[in-house]
Amino acid sequence: MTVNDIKHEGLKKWINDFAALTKPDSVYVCDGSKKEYDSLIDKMVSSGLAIRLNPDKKPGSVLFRSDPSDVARVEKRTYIASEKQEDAGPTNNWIEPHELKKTMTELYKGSMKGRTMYVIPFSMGPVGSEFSKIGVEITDSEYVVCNMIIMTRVGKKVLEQLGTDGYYVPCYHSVGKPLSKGESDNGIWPCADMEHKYIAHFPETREIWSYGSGYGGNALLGKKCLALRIATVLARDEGWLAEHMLILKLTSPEGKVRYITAAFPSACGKTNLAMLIPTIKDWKVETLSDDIAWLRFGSDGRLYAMAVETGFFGVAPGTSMKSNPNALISASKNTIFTNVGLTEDGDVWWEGIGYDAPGKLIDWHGKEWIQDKNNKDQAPAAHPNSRFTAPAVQCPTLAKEWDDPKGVPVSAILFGGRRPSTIPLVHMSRDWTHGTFLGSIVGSEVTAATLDVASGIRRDPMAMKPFIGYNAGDYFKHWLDVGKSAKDQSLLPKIFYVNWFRKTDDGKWLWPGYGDNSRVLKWIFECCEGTAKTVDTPIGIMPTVDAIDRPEGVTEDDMKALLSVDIDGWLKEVNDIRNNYYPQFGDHLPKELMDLLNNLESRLRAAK
Ligand code: GTP
Ligand code: SPV
Ligand code: MN
Repeated sequence: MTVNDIKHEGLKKWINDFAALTKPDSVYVCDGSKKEYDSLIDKMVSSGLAIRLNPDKKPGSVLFRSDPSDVARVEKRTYIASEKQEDAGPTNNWIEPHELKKTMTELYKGSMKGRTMYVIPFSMGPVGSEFSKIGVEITDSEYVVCNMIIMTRVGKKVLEQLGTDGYYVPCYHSVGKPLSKGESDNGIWPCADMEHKYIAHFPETREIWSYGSGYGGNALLGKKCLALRIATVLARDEGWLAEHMLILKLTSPEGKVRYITAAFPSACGKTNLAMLIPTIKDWKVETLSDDIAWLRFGSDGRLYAMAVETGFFGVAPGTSMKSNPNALISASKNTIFTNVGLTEDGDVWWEGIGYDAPGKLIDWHGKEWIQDKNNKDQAPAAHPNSRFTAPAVQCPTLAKEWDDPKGVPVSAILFGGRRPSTIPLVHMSRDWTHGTFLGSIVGSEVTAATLDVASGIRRDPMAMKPFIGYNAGDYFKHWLDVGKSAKDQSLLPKIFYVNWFRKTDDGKWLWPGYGDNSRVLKWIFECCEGTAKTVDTPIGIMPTVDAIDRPEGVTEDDMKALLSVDIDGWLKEVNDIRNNYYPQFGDHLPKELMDLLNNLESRLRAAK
């Protein structure tokens, strides 16, 4: 389609103005069709940007390699440019919006020369649902268009929904133009250069401007930029929640259904939990979303979660037929692989795929790579944050209600992260306010999903630290307000804190995780039914040691370690929260959370 096919004058002008600035060779409006997707893939294969995989092994699939420095989100170059810095809060980078727009406008000038400008009308959530949000992304990257077609609803139906004057979130994206770097004649591409990337959000005007990265959350602007950072601002103003959460459907052997959402930081197990195959008999897990959920109250007073994406942008390494067969099957065809290894017969390979590399590979740098199992320090063939982009409809466990525009009523919300010690396998909050407190203090070991954050444990409240589009203290208050606004407190989901990542002193996993996490889901289900075996502790409500069926290889002592309260460890935790974490929020920290911290400390001291 061309710009002239668009009936929305405001949108047309917005596109034409940006084309005048960025000077592309041509402008193309995406219709979201299979034909369009195939022709863009063909274009990238011919230009050498993509490699077609063996159609017998991975039909309809391609491999991409990004610039070696452009392999994950870059939090240091991600900005919440609100008018006042205080409104961005202590967890976000901030630049005054007019200044940032001036800088970025200079960068966008002529940045699409020699390339096509694509216009992607997309909907987060089913087209036409009163809860969905429409965005229009302009990009000069075919990779972005193809990924957006898998991950969101793109094209004609979205334009029809917009009509002649409908509202959309405007999103600019350009991989950029080469920068003159003094001694460098040819210049350096911004994708290969940290200093000239900007992932910018303007919360007051609800705009997204991205420049200089072609990767995932930096470039597929429907995902983290719109569905989380801008959506958190909309959600605050409209009384709902936009969260970094999977949504799953749990069915008991008796056929009773409970919907559960879970927020874990990037690369901490959402895709795996959403697609889990239970190791306990006759329990069933089905998938609705593996990354993002929008939650709001239904007219019956229950909190409903809606899946907003149509695909999975999943972590490849560690995904095997043993750990997550449903993810592998989802990505067995019509999939875009990014930064994984390539086998001689045109298939993909990554660390933890479940079998040795079949001969010589080409690694994610495009270099020959031969597996050396004696060398523990061998650089991996696949980047640790390499990914597959797969259509949700290919997931064998996709729940039939995954695209229900009303969403599904939530019984339990889980928070969690990677914590080798202190945090038990599972505990339940006493109520919504206490659950908000638990969400606010979640910490996790840093993973490869972000490029520029020092390793170690960092607080990642509600798994949203990099994704809250305003002051995080106000976001905590919004969580508390959502709880208070419930028509009936007894209908609110129960909130849990889980940790699949406890380690033994010699660095082994104490809990086998993956399918065995179903044992924890069963206890959570029983808590919702009021039939669980529980014990009240200083940190919250926990399972008795015999309440959770033990997986093979887990001893009773292991179970005690997983389910006891480490008083000294928690006192250290309290100390860190009080002295290093909560103070940054200043007056924005809700008093209820400080009261709960004080209460936790006195209960821990009393139990010592
Ligand atoms: P994003 O897409 O970045 O938001 O990540 P995610 O939260 O969906 O994480 P994902 O499920 O892709 O898991 C990331 C890594 O954690 C993979 O290497 C998994 O193998 C590993 N992992 C997931 N679940 C478990 C578990 O229960 N135990 C252990 N030990 N590892 C797990
Ligand atoms: C994450 O980092 O949480 C992801 C991948 O899901 S990205 O799309 O890059 O944000
Ligand atoms: Mn994520």
